[in-house]
Amino acid sequence: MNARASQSRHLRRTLLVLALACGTLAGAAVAQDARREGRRSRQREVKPIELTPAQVADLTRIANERQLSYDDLMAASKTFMPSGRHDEFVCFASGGQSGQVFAIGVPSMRLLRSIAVFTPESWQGYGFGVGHDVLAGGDMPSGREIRWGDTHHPGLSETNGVYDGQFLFIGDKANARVGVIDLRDWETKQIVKNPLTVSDHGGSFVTANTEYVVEGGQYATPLAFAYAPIDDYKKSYRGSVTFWKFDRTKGRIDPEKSFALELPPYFQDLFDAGKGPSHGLVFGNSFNAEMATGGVEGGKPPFEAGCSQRDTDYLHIIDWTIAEKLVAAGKAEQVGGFKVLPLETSIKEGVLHLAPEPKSPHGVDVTPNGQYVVVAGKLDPHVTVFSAEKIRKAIADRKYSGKDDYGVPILDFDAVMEAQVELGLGPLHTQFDDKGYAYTSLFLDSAVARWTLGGEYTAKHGEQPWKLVTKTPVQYNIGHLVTAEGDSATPQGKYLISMSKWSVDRFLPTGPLLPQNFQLVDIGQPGTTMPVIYDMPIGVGEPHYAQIIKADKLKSWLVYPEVGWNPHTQALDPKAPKQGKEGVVRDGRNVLINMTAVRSHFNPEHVEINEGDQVTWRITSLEQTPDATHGFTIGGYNINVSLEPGEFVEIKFAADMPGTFPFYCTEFCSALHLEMLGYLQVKPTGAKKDVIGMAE
Ligand code: K7E
Ligand code: CUA
Repeated sequence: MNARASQSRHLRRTLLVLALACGTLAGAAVAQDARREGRRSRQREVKPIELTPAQVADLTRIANERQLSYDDLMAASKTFMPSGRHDEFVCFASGGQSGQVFAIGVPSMRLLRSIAVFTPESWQGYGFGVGHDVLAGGDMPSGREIRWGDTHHPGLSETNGVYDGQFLFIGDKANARVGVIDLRDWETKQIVKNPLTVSDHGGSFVTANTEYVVEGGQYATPLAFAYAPIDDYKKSYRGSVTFWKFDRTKGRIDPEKSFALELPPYFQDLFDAGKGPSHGLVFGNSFNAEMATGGVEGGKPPFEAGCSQRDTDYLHIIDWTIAEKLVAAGKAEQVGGFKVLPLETSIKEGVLHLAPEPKSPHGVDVTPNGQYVVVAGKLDPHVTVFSAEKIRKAIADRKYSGKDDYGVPILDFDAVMEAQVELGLGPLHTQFDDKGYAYTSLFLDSAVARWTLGGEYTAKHGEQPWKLVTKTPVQYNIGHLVTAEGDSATPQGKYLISMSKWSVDRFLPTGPLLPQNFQLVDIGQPGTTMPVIYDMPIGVGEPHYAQIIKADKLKSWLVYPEVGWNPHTQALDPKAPKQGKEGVVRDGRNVLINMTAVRSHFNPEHVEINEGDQVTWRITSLEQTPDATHGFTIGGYNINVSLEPGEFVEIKFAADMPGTFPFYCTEFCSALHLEMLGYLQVKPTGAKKDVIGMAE
């Protein structure tokens, strides 16, 4: 550092300390200071390069020292992101059993942040002072708390089948819940608990205009958590699919306007909503058409065998536009306090049709143009492609091959099937690109298959339709895959992430619990070139599905719009403490603390209350500088919140522990961050006025 820079830095620090000492304008001064800092980090300009022979020699030497191939160098240059440069895409990935969502930059594969959804998370303060109401929305109707989630399927909000960047939904398979995240501030605003089913699988998939967030069931049970012996399976157990009505203006699911369909007790699995010509339909795959009930301990075939006896299961085709009208006309029944359309009604009114689908299927994916539905059978080397047009025609012509045990019409397979494409072993999920290709994960082959779509896509790729093009091995055991906007009406191509379940030998060993492996695949070139260019270990949970959105569609706030903003209402909160009005207000046993936070102090710093008081602690962050986040913790009281610039939080607790509790800022916000503290003193019942914390 040169002398001048060091001097000016010293001067600034002195001014800062002076300002703090005076206690005047400290916030404003520091904020200005930080803005100046921010301005200095402008991105450097980069001119086109031409490597000199000496530079080529340098690169070659390093490559050889590090034992890198030419392909490795290419992969590095495709993914490396210089400091300060931003990724083109953001991948929102399920956080698996962490109960959270991960946001990952693509192509750099850098973890940008996690978003707490179903599991309390201390950095975001979620469940440690704030967020309790949101979390409680996901509790069982009995009141039992659920504080984790097995997140599977994130779903970005859509307009006309295109991601609009406004909201993100995420399903919890273990407890059948859906979380709603507002992508302005990347915070979870709502969790809804499914009132019919304990666990689900097909959540959350949105209809083309986010009219509904679709949550399919999975393991059939008596609806609404009732008990019935398993011998009564066919009679008493049911599947379901729930249509959560989304209110975009409120940014919330409206349970009052939501409804579900009673379904036969097949294990409904994944769902995808139609768009374009298939808008109005949702498609769900299922397994266990056998209605096997397991019981290996009693000498019966285990579920895995019982569920796989038949060659076909049932694709569920549901017309939600009819269902919606029936519900509006009062045709739904109340089950568990929720509107449920009885199976009988769905059959009679043409809401539900089935179609045979081979074999033990997993994954149902609608092509970008909405014309085809791709189903992969785990135990069939093919994917089966259904035509939306043919489905509509078969429904109109009542082209049935029979009915199931419950009387649901089964559409004739040949009448609705468009193509079957042989890909390899264990096909699961399918995504799409901008060139007319589809990509299917092959779990058993440990590979990504690229294949050609037919119909209007044939002109795009100019190859034979409905044919395997190439397979890229991945490491190992791929579950879902995701391409850039690859399940929307406007896929972007370029990148695919293989969400590989096992990593085995890809990373340094981390004990017997190994990370899952997100592998970036370059799908930018047509034909058979499709290399893996990056491995990213996911060291938390087991993510399932993800979606990738163009980063410039996200209109994230850098600071809250106004000082005193309530993230829950997304509005300025009149309750937010104002600068100059800080203090402690007592009303009997109720104590209200009005606090502000700004670098580098809380006001007030002394809070004296009595044991047994009911405390409402409100804090406004006066900051307006990007990234000037404070934390606030009261040690021993299990409280920690994050105070983002402009944010207002309200914490409630009972002062049931007497003593002296330092509170402090948990974010290293400034040079005097350690000094950002205060004391909460809880006077024990019966203590003399001036003696606190001293035993006699
Ligand atoms: Cu295949 Cu839950 Cu979508 Cu996992 S699911 S892989
Ligand atoms: Cu505020 Cu550290």
